[in-house]
Amino acid sequence: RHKFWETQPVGQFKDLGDTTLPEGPIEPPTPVSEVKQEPYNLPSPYEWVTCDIDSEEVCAEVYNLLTNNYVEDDENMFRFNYSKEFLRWALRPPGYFKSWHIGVRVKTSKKLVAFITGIPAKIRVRDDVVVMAEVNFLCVHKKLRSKRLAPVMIKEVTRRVHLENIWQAAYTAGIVLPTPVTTCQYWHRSLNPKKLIDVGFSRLGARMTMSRTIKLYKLPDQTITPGFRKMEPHDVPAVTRLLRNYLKQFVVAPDFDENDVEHWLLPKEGVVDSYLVESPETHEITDFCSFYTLPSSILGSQNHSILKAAYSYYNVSTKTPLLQLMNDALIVAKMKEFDVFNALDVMENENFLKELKFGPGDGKLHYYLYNYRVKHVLRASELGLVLL
Ligand code: MYA
Ligand code: JJ1
Repeated sequence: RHKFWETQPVGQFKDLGDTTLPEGPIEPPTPVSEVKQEPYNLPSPYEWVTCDIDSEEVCAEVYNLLTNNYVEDDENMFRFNYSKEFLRWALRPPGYFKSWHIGVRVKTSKKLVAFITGIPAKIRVRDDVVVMAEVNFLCVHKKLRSKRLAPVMIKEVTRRVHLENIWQAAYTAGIVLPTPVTTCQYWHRSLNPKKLIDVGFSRLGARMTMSRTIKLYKLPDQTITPGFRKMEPHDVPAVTRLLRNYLKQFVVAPDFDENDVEHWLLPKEGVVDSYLVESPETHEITDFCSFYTLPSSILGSQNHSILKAAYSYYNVSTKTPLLQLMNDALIVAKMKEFDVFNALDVMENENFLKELKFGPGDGKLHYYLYNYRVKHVLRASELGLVLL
């Protein structure tokens, strides 16, 4: 069934119930000197390139490849439209390797036709912090699909990760592969219901009119929590402490230090938004919420070409009730003219999704680990990791 994945060190379907298999690495590391020195062979019209995402020209080529060929929903109505600024942010975290930003070009024309990336990350699984690669942005041009290019790209990124003496990876996909650590459900909170209905993202509910629907999703025009404000650079140490302490409770979660928090959570215009609650009395940082900006192209609409979506990222509530904190996140997202606020049912999100009028989407997201077995499939609420 999975001619490629059956050959890889990942949990296999046949082993799913087997509790005798130990948790941890599936195969041991080898000396880096024994890692294959040459790139894998591509079909002869194509060549490997390392993409310099700092270059405006290369970044635009990657952006165009993804804008035209990356992930779509099951009915091909929407396609992710990661911005160039977002791609630069996603691909250059602390300690990133340029060699993990891998392109495939047509030798003759130099056209970029495929892409895959890794970035380094420390991820904790139960009590063990493991240095991993997070693999993302796997994309093969629509005209080159089903030619088994993806397995070659995955093997090549694996080789380049091994060359840095890293032996595990984390990744997500909308499809089922051998075998998910957990499966998450997407939820959607309408902010601009008229547009969402116009473009076919959502439908008018039974016994609902447009004006009742608009009223249902109405939000205050200012946040409610006293001391709620945008995160600033001087907040990095306090937010790191708050987040590290919070993420302890999950089975799988990133192990963020201050440099990671500075990179991943300091607000970046049009890319990532972070807010916190500073106690008006003690000036303590007690709560935190964040979301990233990932628009989608609308593939078939006369009236609109872009759906502006915010995706829930990391949220921590210790004093402000999570419901109130996330309601304030919805209010700021509405003020910033997002059309929809999306969230997965990870961490404690189940505790606010229904009450804040999120509805389940038609998409699922499966989380995977490469060369690391977890003994039981996790509940989404045991996962403390959000990938972009
Ligand atoms: S998930 C987002 C993936 N991208 C898209 O969905 C964009 C639109 N689609 C495409 O561009 C193509 O359809 C892709 C496949 C490129 C996805 N993850 O070349 P093929 C397996 C893993 O003939 P194509 C993301 O970016 C498939 O099961 N494997 O197929 C995370 C089959 O193998 P098997 C996938 O459709 C990526 C084989 O590929 C995926 O032309 C994490 C078919 O190859 C997928 N999303 O191209 C990658 N889709 O026969 C793994 C298909 O066995 C990283 N396949 O079933 C692993 C860790 C590596 C580092 C390890 C370090 C230690
Ligand atoms: O966005 C998604 N679905 C939307 C649009 C569906 C359009 C028809 N297929 C959806 N809308 C309903 C919203 C409604 C609002 C009011 C309340 C009730 C709900 O369900 C889905 C997620 O649900 N997105 C996708 O399918 C995109 C791909 C998801 C897999 C991503 C894999 C990424 C891998 C990256 O590493």
